[in-house]
Amino acid sequence: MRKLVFATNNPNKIQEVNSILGDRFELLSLEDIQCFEDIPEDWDTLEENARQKSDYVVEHFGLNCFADDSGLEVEALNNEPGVYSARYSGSRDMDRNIQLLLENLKDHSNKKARFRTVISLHMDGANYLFEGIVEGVIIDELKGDGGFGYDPIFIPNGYDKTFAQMTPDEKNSISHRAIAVSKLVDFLGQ
Ligand code: ITT
Repeated sequence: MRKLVFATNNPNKIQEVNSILGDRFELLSLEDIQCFEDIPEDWDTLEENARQKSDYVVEHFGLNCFADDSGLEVEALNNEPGVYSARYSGSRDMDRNIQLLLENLKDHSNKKARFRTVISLHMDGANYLFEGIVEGVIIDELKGDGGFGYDPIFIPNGYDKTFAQMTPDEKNSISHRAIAVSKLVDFLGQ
């Protein structure tokens, strides 16, 4: 079976993709290939960071690879925090990141936001990008305790609850990551 690296150590992400692709590719995590270094993410777009990660694995390990990068883009804040979502307040503390976002947004009437995932695939010498987007709005109080990151303040369009109030299956069936992954899977299945 062909080997394909998913440049993450997040077991949930690996499992999600493996359940779809497992019969066609031997999916390997960074741990599986003994890559324990911090792969640089030096750029200021999701596309460039995802590509940097997939290129890094191809260059250093000689295996085909894909990598993802995601962020929350708030329209009234010029699409911030975007690529800086994990460290918006200068730390990885999500309570602080959410509070800063709500503070910055409080005088804006436009609450539109979207989650965006970009997957970069580097396969057999060629690069491909796949994008997944979920549009929605930011609410000014936290609701729900599922999910992670900005989920408690994000309501996807067409729903009356936040990502954090959904079951994992419910969120995974509509999420930005799921949309990008399904595009990747369609491509690999060809
Ligand atoms: P890895 O790069 O190690 O996989 P990460 O935390 O950087 O983990 P992502 O690149 O997927 O994860 O996302 C960056 C940040 O964007 C993440 O830390 C969250 O704050 C936010 N984010 C991404 N997807 C999210 C989601 O589905 N729900 C809530 N917040 C999300």
